[in-house]
Amino acid sequence: MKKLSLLLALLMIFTCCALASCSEEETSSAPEASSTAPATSSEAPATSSEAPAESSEEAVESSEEEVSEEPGFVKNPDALATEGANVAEGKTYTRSLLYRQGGADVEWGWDENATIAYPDDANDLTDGVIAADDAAYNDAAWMGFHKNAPDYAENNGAWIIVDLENSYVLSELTLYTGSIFLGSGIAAPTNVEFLVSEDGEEWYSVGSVIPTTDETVANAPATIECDVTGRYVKIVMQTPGWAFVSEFTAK
Ligand SMILES: [Ca+2]
Repeated sequence: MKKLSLLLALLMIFTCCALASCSEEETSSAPEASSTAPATSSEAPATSSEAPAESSEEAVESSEEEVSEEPGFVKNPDALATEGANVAEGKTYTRSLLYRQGGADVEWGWDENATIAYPDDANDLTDGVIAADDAAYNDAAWMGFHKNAPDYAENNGAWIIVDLENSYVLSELTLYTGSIFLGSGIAAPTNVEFLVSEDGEEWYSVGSVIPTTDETVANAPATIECDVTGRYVKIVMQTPGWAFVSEFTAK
């Protein structure tokens, strides 16, 4: 019995020592782990503090570029809202010369005695009628400009000026041109520039666009999104040959 008691006593002492050493390990390892964590997290803020510095530099650079490239447009505070309507419909316009050619027996080129080949029947540009997507080149919806017209070179293109009769806040301008679908050497203009003016004398360029072309449909619309005001809209287009146009809309 004495031996058994001694054995039990030794076992208890051993167990106590084992438990004590375990708890020491736990308590000692925990501080190490937690001391490592703050060290790591203290590095993280250092990294993130660098990132805002870089992005703020970029922001400064890009805003400087915007200022230098865009001189800014002074809006007319009295301009009317279009409320999504096409305010060009029914309005009058002036334009450069439509092409005159004399027929098969006349050499290719401008012929001042010939009739206009593809005439402007009755304010074609603002009558609200856009050529159908399957319209042929001789459809009455079209009027035909050509780079060989005598006033093309001096104006650096064919031009149209529409008088909206009031100054409007304009957000979308579209010129409906004819695509290569029409054949006979007709193609969409290579460039269409839109300009606006309050008085018809001092112009502000809204920007230039290349018409969206699809050779399976007749229409090649040139649309520009904008945020300007103006009573007059001027359109100048460059074309490799013929430039057919059926409508202009301003919203
Ligand atoms: Ca029309």
